Amino acid sequence: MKKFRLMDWPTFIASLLILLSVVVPLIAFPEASRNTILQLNDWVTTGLGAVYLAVGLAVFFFVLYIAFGKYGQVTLGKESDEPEFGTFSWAAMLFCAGIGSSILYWGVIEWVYYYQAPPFHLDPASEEAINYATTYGIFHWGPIAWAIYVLPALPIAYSLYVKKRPILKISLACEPILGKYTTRWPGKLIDVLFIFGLLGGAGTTLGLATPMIAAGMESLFGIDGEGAALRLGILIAATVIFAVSSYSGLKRGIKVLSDINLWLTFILLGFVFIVGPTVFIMETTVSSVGLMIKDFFRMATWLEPFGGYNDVPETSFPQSWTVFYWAWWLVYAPFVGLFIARISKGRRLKEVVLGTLLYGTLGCALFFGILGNYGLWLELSGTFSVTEVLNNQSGEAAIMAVIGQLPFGKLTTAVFVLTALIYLATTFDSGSYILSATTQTEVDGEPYRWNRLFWAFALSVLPFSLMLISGEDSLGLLQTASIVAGAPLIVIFIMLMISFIRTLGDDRVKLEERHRAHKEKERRTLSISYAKRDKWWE
Ligand code: NM2
Repeated sequence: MKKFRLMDWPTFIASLLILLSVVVPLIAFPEASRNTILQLNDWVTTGLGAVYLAVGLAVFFFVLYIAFGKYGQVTLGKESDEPEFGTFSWAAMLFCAGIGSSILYWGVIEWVYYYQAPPFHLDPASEEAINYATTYGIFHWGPIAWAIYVLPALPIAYSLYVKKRPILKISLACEPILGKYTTRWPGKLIDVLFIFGLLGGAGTTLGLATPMIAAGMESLFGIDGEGAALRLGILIAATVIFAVSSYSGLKRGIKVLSDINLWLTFILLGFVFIVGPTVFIMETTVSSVGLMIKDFFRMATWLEPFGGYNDVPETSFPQSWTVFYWAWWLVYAPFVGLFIARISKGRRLKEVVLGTLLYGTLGCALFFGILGNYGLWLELSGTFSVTEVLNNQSGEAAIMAVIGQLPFGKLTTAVFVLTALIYLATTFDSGSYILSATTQTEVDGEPYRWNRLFWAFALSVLPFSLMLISGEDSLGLLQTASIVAGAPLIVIFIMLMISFIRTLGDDRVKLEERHRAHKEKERRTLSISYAKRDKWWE
């Protein structure tokens, strides 16, 4: 059968079985599953918290070493290649590849959680607590997070443009360690764990975004936002938007959707910045960036080890937030890495690393600075109590309440909801592409359509079942999806770092030779043009 020839059945079936083994108990035994999931969350974040934070920092230092060390000047392609995309579109594409609907969610209300339950045992709502409330969001979406994103991009891009070997699977990037086992079970295990990770990470994303969109529909049309039917409808609508746009012959439909989204997002941010408390937003954002730089390592390593001893309170702040975030970025990273690699032809390793860290962090800081600080201002100025809505209703209700406070509330809510829905569609698009490519031995142009559609639907299964059982602890349940799925990724990341250094080490002589030859050629061209100029002068 032509449609199945290139399938990698062991990887496909193992991934499917893992998904079913998580989802079936969730639906069959909701109460018991909920307790098990929350225990698992506690177990992983407490047991592996230190490992997660240490690996986050290690990755950060590793990519800086790549940028500033002897390999920083290595060009992804021939030495004479120019970057394929201009810096602005490269930065925009990079940002869109890694960021989805969740930034709309957390950008608006992350501060509320930190304001009420602050880090470092500060007093809730105190000046220090407010300072950190606006800073921690930027930190959790900042340089370490983007370092986690850029790491897998490096070996993938290197293999693609220097070694001329296309990579669509993360196991192939570990080849220097795995050797002949790359295509055998250890390699397949890595791919299955990657799929498991992405399903978990997307579970968190879709599980947060769907109720948010439902809450938006509630405030727009008055329908019940808590109902399961509406939520299922939203997940299906996003899948259908993706499916129609990518199969209808509408050329590059999804590309058009992401462009529309980029503009909608710009308009939204610009609008809030102008009609909102502009000076407050600017001052708070600048102060937060400063505080993040000052306390960078404190935040990157704080694990509250003395909580519970000598009357020190135990807040579990780092476990619930920093560890969760690193896990969530980790599970998305190999997949985003493939996209970053694709757009980085002709760039030097140093440019890819520093560009990702800088533009990624700046982009996220813009969302947190504008949307979050607008909400904070509503709270502090007594215009509207966001904390009350969060405490008495839900996160998504608080988001919609903040957006509803803006001028033209209904229209702004509609734009916000539409943007989130398109983000969901693009998550389905890119997620299903990578999942289907990973479950094939080879990709002939595009992964099989049926395989892609299958994964597009599979992506909704976990968030939907989590939403069905969620109650009071819904955030904890959704966070667990990324936290548990992220644990194996820690090992894969360590393998990626070792593999990449090995590859560069093996190629070092060749790379140096290539660089020397290029410089020599450049020098010669230059001296010819000098000679020409001198002749003309005479
Ligand atoms: N990250 C950036 O949900 C999304 O928007 C996709 C989430 C990992 C927190 C990425």
